[in-house]
Amino acid sequence: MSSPVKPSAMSAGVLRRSTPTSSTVDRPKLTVVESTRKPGSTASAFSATSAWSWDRSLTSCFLNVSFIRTLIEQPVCQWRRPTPARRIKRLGRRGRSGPCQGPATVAHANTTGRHAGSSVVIGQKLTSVDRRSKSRHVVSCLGRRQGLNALIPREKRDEAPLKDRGTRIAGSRESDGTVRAHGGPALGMTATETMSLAINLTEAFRDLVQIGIALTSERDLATLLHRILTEARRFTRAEAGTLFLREKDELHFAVVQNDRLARRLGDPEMQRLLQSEPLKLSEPSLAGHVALMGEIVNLPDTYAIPPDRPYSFYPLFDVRCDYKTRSALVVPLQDPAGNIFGVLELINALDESGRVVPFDVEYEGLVRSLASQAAVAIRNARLEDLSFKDALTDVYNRRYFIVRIEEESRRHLRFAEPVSLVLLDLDRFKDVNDRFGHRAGDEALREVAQVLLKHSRNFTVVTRYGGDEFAVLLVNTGKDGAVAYGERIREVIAEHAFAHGTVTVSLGVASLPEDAASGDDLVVAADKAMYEAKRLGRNRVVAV
Ligand SMILES: Nc1nc2c(ncn2[C@@H]2O[C@H](COP(=O)(O)OP(=O)(O)OP(=O)(O)O)[C@@H](O)[C@H]2O)c(=O)[nH]1
Ligand SMILES: [Mg+2]
Repeated sequence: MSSPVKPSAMSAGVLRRSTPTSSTVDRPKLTVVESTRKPGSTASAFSATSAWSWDRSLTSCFLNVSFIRTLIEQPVCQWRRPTPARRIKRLGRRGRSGPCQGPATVAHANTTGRHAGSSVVIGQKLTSVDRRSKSRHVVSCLGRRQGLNALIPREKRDEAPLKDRGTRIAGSRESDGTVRAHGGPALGMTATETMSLAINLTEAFRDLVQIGIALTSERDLATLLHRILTEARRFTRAEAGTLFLREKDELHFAVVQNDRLARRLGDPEMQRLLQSEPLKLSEPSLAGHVALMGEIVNLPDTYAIPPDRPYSFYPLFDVRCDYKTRSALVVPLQDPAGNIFGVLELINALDESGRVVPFDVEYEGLVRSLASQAAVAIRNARLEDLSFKDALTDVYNRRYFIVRIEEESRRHLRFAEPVSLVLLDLDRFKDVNDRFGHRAGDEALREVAQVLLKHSRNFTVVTRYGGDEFAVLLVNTGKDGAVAYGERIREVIAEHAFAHGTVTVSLGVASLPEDAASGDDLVVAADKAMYEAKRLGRNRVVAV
């Protein structure tokens, strides 16, 4: 393939767009119009779930501890309890879920496995019957009576008058007011299949909380971005995905993942293919549309987008890579101030058998929450990047070192895991500056930093301590391990071909608990060892 391939068609959906306006954007969402639940019941917890604004950020989610606790303590919502399952199965055989032009039936099953109610949509009007608990819904294009009969036990049918009790719009509501079920007919989804994909909200929330904690504790921006996409894909069972970051009027492909292509082409080849020019926001694309409008787009089938939508799918990448983009869930990354600084695009949800299915409508809110958490984490990581990174070498700076050594010494006190510090100073670096110039000296410092990163493990903290001195914090590493690390680094640097010639370093090693009782003492001990290495002739490792 000679020409560079734009991944946008696969992941971003590069598109022809017919005059988009914010008012015409499809934004499927769950809406509680009215709630009739009593506080404290299972049902009230679910009502709270619905009533909770998905648009809120992670912070508010975490603050509402009692709400999350309520969710976690609720019994797990069971879809496969016999009675509703059989009825819904029957419904599934007789009708398909998918965009409904005419009347549609929205069925609910509750946590006890009994029929919880159903709603009947007639055109744009929605009424409901005897809805006791929100749990899952399934939408059928059956008519009103057929739908009700399929769901309500024969003996109860007479007792189930249509009443306007609590009204909940299940499925998604189009901008024109009609209700659309997820699971387009183009995918051949029956109502039963839609149901079997239904997610377990309680577990999903628990998962979401864990993901949030994991994301906020990740400090490295690049690792964080990968992790966000990986977690979002795992959470939604998406086969592929892209995380875009916005820079001015462009969307940059920050992370691209595609399991199927990686298996077929191998990761390096796939990454080569997916490396692409940024998407211009002035050109129509699905991700661009979301970045501009700030709305979620959930497409059951990118090849069956109704013509009245403000976007369409142009399968350039699919054709070139022999890949089929079917379902897509595209979510904006929005900072707490409301600025959209990126887009999370998830492609091809997979069911248990590996078949591509639409993204459950429930994921829209959940992934929006995840995106809010991701946004906060990205903002923090970026701030850390700015305030904790050394501008010349791009490794962490002394300020970061001070924060981390404090943390690690506290951790050592609690868990008694060893911590070691290696201080490293370039030998006779003044000569390099004097002979080759300051620029050559800068270049040598950058190269030393890269060598250190390359030969250190992911969780090793490499920092520029100042001038020509680096401090490396070896977490969970005892003295022997630290001396071995120091010796390896010394050798690698001595053998490295620097642009101006050779460089050697002197290293001092000290460890907790043997050499010090606190982080400060550890620095003093390592410094002493390093000066001893200088005194003994340089280009060597000395341990206290
Ligand atoms: N090019 C460059 N040089 C720097 C930078 N920061 C500090 N230096 C130089 O690094 C040298 C530090 O020297 P020292 O470590 O005290 O002495 P040395 O010449 O390396 O000798 P020993 O360390 O005793 O082996 C000084 O000449 C500084 O000017 C920098 O950012 N860029
Ligand atoms: Mg020096």
